[in-house]
Amino acid sequence: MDRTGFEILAEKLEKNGIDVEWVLRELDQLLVEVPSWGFSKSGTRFFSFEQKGDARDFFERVDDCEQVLKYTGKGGQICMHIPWDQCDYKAAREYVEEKGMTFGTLNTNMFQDNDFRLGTLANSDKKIRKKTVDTLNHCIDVAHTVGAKSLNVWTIDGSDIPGQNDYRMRRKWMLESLKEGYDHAVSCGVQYNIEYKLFEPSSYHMDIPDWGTALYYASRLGEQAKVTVDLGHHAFGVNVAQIVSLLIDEQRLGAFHLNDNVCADDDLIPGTINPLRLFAIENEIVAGICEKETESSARSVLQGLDISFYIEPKVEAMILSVVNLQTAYAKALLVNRKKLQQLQLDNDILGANQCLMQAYHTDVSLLLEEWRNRHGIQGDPYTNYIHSEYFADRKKRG
Ligand code: AOS
Ligand code: ZN
Ligand code: ZN
Ligand code: ZN
Repeated sequence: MDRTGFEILAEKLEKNGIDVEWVLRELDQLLVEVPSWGFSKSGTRFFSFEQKGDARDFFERVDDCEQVLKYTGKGGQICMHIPWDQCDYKAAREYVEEKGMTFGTLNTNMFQDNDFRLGTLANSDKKIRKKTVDTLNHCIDVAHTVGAKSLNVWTIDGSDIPGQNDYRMRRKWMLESLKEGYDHAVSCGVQYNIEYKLFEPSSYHMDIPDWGTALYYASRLGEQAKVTVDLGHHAFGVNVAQIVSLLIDEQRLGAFHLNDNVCADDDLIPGTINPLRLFAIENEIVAGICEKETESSARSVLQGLDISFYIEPKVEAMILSVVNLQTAYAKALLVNRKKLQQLQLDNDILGANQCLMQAYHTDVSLLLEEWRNRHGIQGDPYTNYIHSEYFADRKKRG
């Protein structure tokens, strides 16, 4: 009998010391967090273009997310954004559970209010700090109601001009406010992930601009506080994989916000501009999984997407985002770690690079196809979706 493409690939991989069944099992563990805000009307600060079928409420976003999961494979959950997803939360939970889905990280929105002109958690006005702490606590309660196990805290806080603020005072206020939210989160069993961002909306200084500052706050708060790494929130050229490896070692990497940045935020399908960077990052997760001391830390990282599509069709773009993540992850699983380590110890610079790149250059589409087949999904996710009834019907929404 003729061997299938997958069988030929599997044989080649086994020859290179890769346990293919292990790879397929590990792919089951990849739980993608799909952002509700990726299915609705969105844009840049210049304009939001309307697209036919844009989801108008949380329930329609769940329907869209269900499609993404249906075609891309096992695992995956939906992330809410409060207040964009404000609704009857008990009904939301039922709706999601009826579809066999679960809730991923809940994201806060503390940036659409006149009161937040000069910041939120680190605002010099005590009343506004209190208001934002109340918002945090409300989000934690919602997370509790819907069964989301983690909260993502991102703040707009910062300043625009030298002398505007006292860094020390703001650090004190930020820590106090974060602590109030943290204590509530801990009492509700909700993990607390702190997201940093280099700039925007503030341009001169951000109160939490980088991983070091996020880690500083997380360490001050306690064990349930972790860091969220959004790929778009760094200066160009920053080696995010290195940051990831350190945070895993410190048991502090809570979540990713995956995207591919050209203008600092939420803008592109992960892996469209720099697939090697995405691979290098996922490679650090897999490296962490393969070591006893870091295994649980690396396994607990939430693989969230943080994207909203400006011009691309939404469900399709989200499907490709998940596929790109699965592709990068599958490739990272193909690295022969023993061999790589030996080459590194031998200071064989190019040999080590070749070893890593061999995994990167492997075409994993047949591997992912086999993995999907084993979960009852035939064919290519994107093609399947655009030929589905849902695809045609979605345009008639509204
Ligand atoms: C903003 O830059 C952050 O990435 C946040 O994670 C934000 O809440 C999310 O992008 C939704 O707007
Ligand atoms: Zn301009
Ligand atoms: Zn983000
Ligand atoms: Zn962002």
